Amino acid sequence: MNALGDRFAPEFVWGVATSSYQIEGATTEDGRGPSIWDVFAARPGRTHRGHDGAVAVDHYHRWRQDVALIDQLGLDAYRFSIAWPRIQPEGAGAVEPRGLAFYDRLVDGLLEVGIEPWPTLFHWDLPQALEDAGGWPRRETAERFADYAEIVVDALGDRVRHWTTLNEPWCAAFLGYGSGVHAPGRTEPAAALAASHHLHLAHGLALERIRARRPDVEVGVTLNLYAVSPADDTGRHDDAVRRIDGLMNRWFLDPILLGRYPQDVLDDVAGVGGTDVIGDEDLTVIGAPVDFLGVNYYTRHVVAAGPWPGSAEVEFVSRDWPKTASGWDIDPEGLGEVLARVRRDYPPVPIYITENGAAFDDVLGVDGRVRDDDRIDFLRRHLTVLADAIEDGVDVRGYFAWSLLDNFEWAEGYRKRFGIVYVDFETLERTPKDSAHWFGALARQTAKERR
Ligand code: IFM
Repeated sequence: MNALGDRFAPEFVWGVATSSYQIEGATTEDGRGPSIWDVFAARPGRTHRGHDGAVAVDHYHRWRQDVALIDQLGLDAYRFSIAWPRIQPEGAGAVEPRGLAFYDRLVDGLLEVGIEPWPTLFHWDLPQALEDAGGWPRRETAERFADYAEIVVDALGDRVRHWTTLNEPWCAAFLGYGSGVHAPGRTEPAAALAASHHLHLAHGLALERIRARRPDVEVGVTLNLYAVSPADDTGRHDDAVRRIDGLMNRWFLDPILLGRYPQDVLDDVAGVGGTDVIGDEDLTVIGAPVDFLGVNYYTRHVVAAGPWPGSAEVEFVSRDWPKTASGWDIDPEGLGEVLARVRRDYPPVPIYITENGAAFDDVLGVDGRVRDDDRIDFLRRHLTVLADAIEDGVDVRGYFAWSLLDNFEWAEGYRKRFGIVYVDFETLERTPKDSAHWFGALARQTAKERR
């Protein structure tokens, strides 16, 4: 392990990540309004066994304990998200001071022990009032997001140096409005495309407003990027790779880093509708340079052309590879490929790995230990690939493990444990897993000059 730690510079940022709806609970406290996830989870059959975030892991009340855990691990930074419905219960207009006060305390609590706060402004918990008015497929939602961003940055921007506008807009748009497996559960392909554009616009408008209010802070956006490869090397599946890479990666990277949508994807989706909401001037806003790109990496997609030659159908191929408890292939090399392509195809941009991690079927032993060697192996292998990428010249400045705590894994409810800290969902007691001790030791070794 020492050798791995030595491969990262002393200023490399080591952190853990969470998100508001997945951990906070207290969904009706202190004036918080309903979010699309409260409403979605209450609908029959939408989440595993009807699980929801009403209590989650009670971080809203136990945040001091959670900050102490991060501190004990010796980490540098904590990436969390701010619940828009706590700040503006109706998604617009009136501000709820008790909501702002919660994050104000959290930021101060982190800074008191030398942990840098890395808030994300949107990690999927859209105020339900905005969904009732049309949601992300509607342009006004992007404008409301910029107002909200300004409110939060005015309140916390004197202490927070790194701001992330959005987490994984692909999921919010395509799982929320396309496949419908995430809130708000709509299955309207044109709306999904319109939503993706308005999420991009929301990012761009917020970036503009944050810069105007606080030119001294750094602003970025987090994308979930995938390695994509063909089922075999006959060339028959290359177009399937192009399509999936186009929709999952380039549809998001290109507007943000190049200021344009990929023409081949625009052609692919021409018959779907939804892209008529894209205005030329929008792309100038969306493509304004970011201070950093957040990359979330979990797995690779292997794809094949459908059975009908010339059709747009694509099949996702399951390989006989070791998998996480989510059924995702464990493919650390894919992280290297993703980073190499960002460097090859886009203008230089500092990168932070804002999420990487895995669900495994962890067991709390009678001796109080969680022996999650599988997770340690996962982290070690991904960090080894990351160190290689940095040595090859990719500008990666930090790594946030997903997640600090076992939590509400969206439609999967509480049955997928991603934490490096185990949570007993009955008692809400926290127990650092072996992986937490391993990760903390690695971070402390690298960062020994600072903490
Ligand atoms: O839990 C999620 C997180 O909210 C966004 N990125 C992927 C994680 C694991 O599925």
